[in-house]
Amino acid sequence: MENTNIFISITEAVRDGDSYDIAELVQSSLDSGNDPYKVFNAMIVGLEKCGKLFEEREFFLPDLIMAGEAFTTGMEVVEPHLAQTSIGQAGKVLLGTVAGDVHDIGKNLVGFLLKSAGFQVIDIGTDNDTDKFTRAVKEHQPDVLGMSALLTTTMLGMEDVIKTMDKGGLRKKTKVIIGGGPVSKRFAKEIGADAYASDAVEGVKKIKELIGR
Ligand code: B1M
Repeated sequence: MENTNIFISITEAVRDGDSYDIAELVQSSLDSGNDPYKVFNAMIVGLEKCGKLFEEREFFLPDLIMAGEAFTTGMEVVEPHLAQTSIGQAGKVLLGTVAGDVHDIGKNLVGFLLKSAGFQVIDIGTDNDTDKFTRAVKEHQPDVLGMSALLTTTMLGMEDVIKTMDKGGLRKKTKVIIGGGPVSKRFAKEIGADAYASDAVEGVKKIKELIGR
């Protein structure tokens, strides 16, 4: 299939939650020599389109779920083709999505790029309350804790995690970065986070800055 057409098909397959065709489309695009990062980007555009249609009330919750699943299926095919370097050399990062929030695609991307850049990544998944975050920080003693939130309601939980870490003396070793659709640089400053990143690439850059590498 011609390059542009296959990217459009990949975008549409994610948007429409087509978990059956997405793997084949992604594989065939890679087989025909397309840049894996462009393939990956076509999938992101599909998610964005799904979100827009949800906002416009043309799509509903099951559509979001199916788009998320199709994206994950496509990622399984493209991920091994994206660059990998030696794991764990650059530092240790603990990642998690905040309480009440099950969105994990953005967090997973940050984790993926960090691993590619040589970080050891401990991912504690979604729906983590303050207790889960602080217990994990105590256990793993990461250089950086990265919290992700996709909902305006759940992002508020980040402040409690930071305050509790402050009280427990956990921020001497561990810096905190936050990210996700509704959060901002200003919000990060208000709640006392060390850094904010608007996307996964910036996340890796800021984490490197935080640990002085
Ligand atoms: Co939800 N959802 N969703 N959803 N969903 C959004 C976020 C929404 C914007 C859709 C919309 O209305 N347009 C909206 C939030 C509105 C708001 O609060 N402002 C929304 C809603 C309302 C909901 C529900 C409440 C729907 C309902 O039940 N009525 C519900 C909540 C469930 C819950 O969490 N308790 C819900 C559920 C879901 C699904 C489960 C169906 C599914 C998630 C599947 C999954 O993640 N495994 C889903 C999806 C897929 C979306 C959209 C369509 C896509 C999100 C996504 O993965 N984007 C989304 C609409 C949209 O964003 N356009 C939407 C791609 C991803 C790469 O981007 O996560 O932003 P993102 O991550 C970026 C940056 O933000 C940043 O880097 C990433 C890559 O560059 N980043 C970080 C993220 N975390 C970072 C951390 C860092 C640094 C950077 O450092 C640590």
